[in-house]
Amino acid sequence: MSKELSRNERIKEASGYLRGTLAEGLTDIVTGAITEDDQQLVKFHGMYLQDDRDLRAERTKKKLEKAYSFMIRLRIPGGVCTPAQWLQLDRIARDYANGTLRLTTRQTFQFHGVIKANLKATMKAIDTALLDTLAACGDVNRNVLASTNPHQSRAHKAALDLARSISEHLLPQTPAYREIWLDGEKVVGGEEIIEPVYGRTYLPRKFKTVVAVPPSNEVDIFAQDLGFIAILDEKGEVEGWNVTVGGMGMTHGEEDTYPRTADVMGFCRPEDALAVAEAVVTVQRDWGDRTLRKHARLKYTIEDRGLAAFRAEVERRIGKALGEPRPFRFDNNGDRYGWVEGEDGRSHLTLFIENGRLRDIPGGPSLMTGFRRIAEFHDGEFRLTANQNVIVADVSPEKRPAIEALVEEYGLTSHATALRRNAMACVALPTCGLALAESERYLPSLVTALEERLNLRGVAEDEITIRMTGCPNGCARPYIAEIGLVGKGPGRYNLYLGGAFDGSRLSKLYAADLQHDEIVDALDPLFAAYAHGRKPAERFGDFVIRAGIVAATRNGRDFHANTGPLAEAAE
Ligand code: SRM
Ligand code: SF4
Repeated sequence: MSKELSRNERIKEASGYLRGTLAEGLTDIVTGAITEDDQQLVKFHGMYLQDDRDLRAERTKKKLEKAYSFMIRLRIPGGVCTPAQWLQLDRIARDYANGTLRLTTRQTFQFHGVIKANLKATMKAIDTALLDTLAACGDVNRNVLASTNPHQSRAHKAALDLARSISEHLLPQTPAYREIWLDGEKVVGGEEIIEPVYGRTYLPRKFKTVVAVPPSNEVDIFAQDLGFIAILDEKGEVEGWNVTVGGMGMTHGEEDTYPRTADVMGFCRPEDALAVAEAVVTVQRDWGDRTLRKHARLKYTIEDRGLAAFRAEVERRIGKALGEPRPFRFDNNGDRYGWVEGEDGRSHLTLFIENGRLRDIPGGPSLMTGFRRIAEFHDGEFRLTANQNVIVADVSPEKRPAIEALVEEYGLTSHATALRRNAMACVALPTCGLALAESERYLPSLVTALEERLNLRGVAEDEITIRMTGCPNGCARPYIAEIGLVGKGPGRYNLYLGGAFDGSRLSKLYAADLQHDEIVDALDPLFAAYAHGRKPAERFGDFVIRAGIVAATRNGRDFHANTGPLAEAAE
């Protein structure tokens, strides 16, 4: 007996290729919101309806509608934009959004606080910058990430080229985007013509693709649905790509979901990479679970059908066999800060941006203004990293002193400690409708408290990854961090330990439901033990496993098993 399709499948089917009643909803001035069905569809156009949760209680008391506004996410494959584009995004943030730009964990920008009345003007302004938001969210292939690795110029160019071509190739073809936001002509056509890859109902769930260049795993390839790992020849040219499938995610409020690190499925030649990407997407389109959204990601398709069957179907669709995976080695999933010289003699400056938020703080750093001033004369590019940071890339020798001066003048470099440089938090409150606890607004002060303890223990210079999210959805990829903190409720977090420094291993729940002081007190003895007991060059995430503090998580199904002692006591 066939099961009933999920509600979102019916919404997609009836939407006329993502149109729904979005155009009509924009003209309804009675409410700042849109209909529930349109809220699902607008995601495919790169937007989420949100409300200011700081104001929610007060407005409810006054019987006012929630303070609705939209979050808008851009699609920027590889996170590369020009100075002219940066200036336009800066203008949009100040004219239509909340005056800040938010760099995300997937190499793009988000605007927060755009009210419905300003949506079309914002979208037109984005179009003027030759950028778009199509497929930045929704059940489609989203923004495709690429390793930035500026010191390996040729390999990183190949990675960017592949990311761009996959993003374009898998972009929804529906004319709805131009019709609704850019006043384009209404087009009517057959399914095959409109969506040759996706069809009427697109994918069962979101789909995420990255391209990595070892030894840096800054794009966290094991946390993605589909990944390509560059295999280089002796000259540093890309000989082909290892293909990974089936990583990440755990669903908020769904106990039987679990995160998963991706499998390395095979190897393909550069000329086959696009066909492989399309085949992986279409197998997931056809095999993915459309009845249960929490079970609809590619990782469950692979768990249910098996990697071998999945690979065989991909090979059938591309008409050739994949090669066996080639050896590769990652050594970190962070960014390399400061200046580096590329193979081509140009320089690149990676700047740490705390939790990806660019804003001007009165009396403090002025990140919005500082980057605007750089963009006014920079003739290279900006590259966003998957760790929410910015690279001022492709700097000519004559421009470098002026950039250095602005970095100092506007406080664009924070001289952050090793822990802070490796910290990442999701947005959470006040904009995220799913947040159970603070994240972006809280992690900086927790890091300050932990820095004191690390200092006391003499390990303040050690690089340790720490990531926090306001709910179990894991938007800052906490389940592969060495220290992961996941919001459970206001001011309360679950503490996960044992992820690998290169992002290749999941962590394990060590302690549940901790408040600020309890987090610090739980970690402090572990820092002390690490300081005394570690082997040379041993990473914190490896140490906690070797020392028996948590069991290693070898695969996703194993994630909830053998949790740490404090977790069991608390539950
Ligand atoms: Fe995420 C939903 C923010 C990367 C897993 N994510 C959301 C929403 C849209 C909340 C919602 O559905 O109402 C958040 C908006 C908050 C806000 O106010 O801006 C949100 N996710 C983010 C960002 C901005 C976090 C950040 O601080 O940078 C990241 C945007 C990336 C981008 O540019 O596309 C972001 N989200 C991720 C990642 C990390 C990644 O992809 O590498 C994950 C885990 C990996 C994965 O996909 O499994 C992630 N977000 C989720 C989930 C859980 C998915 C699942 O399979 O259950 C949701 C909820 C959902 O999809 O139903 C979610
Ligand atoms: Fe929101 Fe949860 Fe994602 Fe944080 S992890 S942005 S709280 S959905």
